[in-house]
Amino acid sequence: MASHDSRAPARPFLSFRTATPWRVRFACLALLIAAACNTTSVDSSSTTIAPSISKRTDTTTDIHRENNSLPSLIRLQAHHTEAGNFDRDGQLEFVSTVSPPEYNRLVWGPEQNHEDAYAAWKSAGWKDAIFFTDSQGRSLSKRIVHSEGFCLHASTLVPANFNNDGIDDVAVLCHGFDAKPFPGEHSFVLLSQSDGSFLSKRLTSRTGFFHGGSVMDVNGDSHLDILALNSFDGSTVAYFGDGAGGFPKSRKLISTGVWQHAISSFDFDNDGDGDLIIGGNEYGGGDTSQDLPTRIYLNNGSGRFSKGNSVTIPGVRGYETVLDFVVSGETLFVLRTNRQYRGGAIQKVDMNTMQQTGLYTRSDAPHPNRLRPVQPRNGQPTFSDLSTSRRHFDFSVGAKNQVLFLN
Ligand SMILES: [Ca+2]
Ligand SMILES: [Ca+2]
Ligand SMILES: [Ca+2]
Ligand SMILES: [Ca+2]
Repeated sequence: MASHDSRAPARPFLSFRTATPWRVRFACLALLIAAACNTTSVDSSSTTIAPSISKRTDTTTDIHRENNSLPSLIRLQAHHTEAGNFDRDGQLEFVSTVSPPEYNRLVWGPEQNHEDAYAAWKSAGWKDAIFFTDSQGRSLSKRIVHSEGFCLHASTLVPANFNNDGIDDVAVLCHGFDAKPFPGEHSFVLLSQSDGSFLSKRLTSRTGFFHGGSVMDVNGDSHLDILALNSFDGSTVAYFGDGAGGFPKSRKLISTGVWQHAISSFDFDNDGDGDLIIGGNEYGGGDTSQDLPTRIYLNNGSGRFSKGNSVTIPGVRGYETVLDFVVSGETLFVLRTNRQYRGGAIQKVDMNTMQQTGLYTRSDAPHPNRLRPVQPRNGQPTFSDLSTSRRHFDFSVGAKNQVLFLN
């Protein structure tokens, strides 16, 4: 299983403090065929003690994370799936969320009825189901204790170890009921417990339309913090971790516009601290007067971010909706779709100049939700959506740094 390490030179698009060497790590996942999964509710108390998993060190990004490798790439029939170490076996597992079928049917199905759906949500209290899957796609029995409830319609899952027990926890950003009247929802964190179960704790003090999320150490206290992008008001709030799974304090980092919904963190200017990249509907959603380019907001070294200290990513006509970001070497790839969420594009941006150096479009294929680094193909960095039905934008980075679609 190959892993790629590289040292990058200081990037010239910004003059900053002395550049800190950094290492890019490609997470390696595995290739499997679709695996149906069941929600699990049985306690797994038979956890065996295995060699401890090394503590993650790349605390400034959710674009690249240091993961153990899997034998093959898994595909799951779930809208949201992420990989992490959710026990002590030294291997990666998967966590997924799915919304209730009745909710999906009434909000998006051919017989959709948003008024009925909203009434049913209020009376039935629909919540997403959470399930864990092993590296082979087999359902894992993990008890999940909902001491403070859970959300409907999670939008982003970010695995990371918040309580420093060697086991990944999961930040779950939720936007809630996704039709009028858009009531909003709380976001949650699933915390690993000593008995192998996960405890669901409410992260947010107020509901919001939390569409995007990321994890990094914003305030430099070595504890991971959760970033939540609230599309209601366009604010990104940092919830500061205490290292024990608590998030007692929060601070708004920046407001970037109500039609922004995708956020990731990465050290784009190579100065040792995490920066933000935030995008969404660049055309301003329904408001054509809005100018909402995708931007990188650079950390000023003290966890402060501003538009005045940002770099704009070039827009792409016809593909103005930004979905996700991945990095390979010195290249930032921006995943896009059109205004109706049909078809897609992968935009290649040189991180030394922040100029577009390539654009690859497919108007005929369903867009993926997220791309993740997976096991390299022919030694080439490879990215994939983990869901069963959204593989058409899986790609490898060719020898000449070009995008090679796999499907
Ligand atoms: Ca594991
Ligand atoms: Ca943990
Ligand atoms: Ca922190
Ligand atoms: Ca930085």
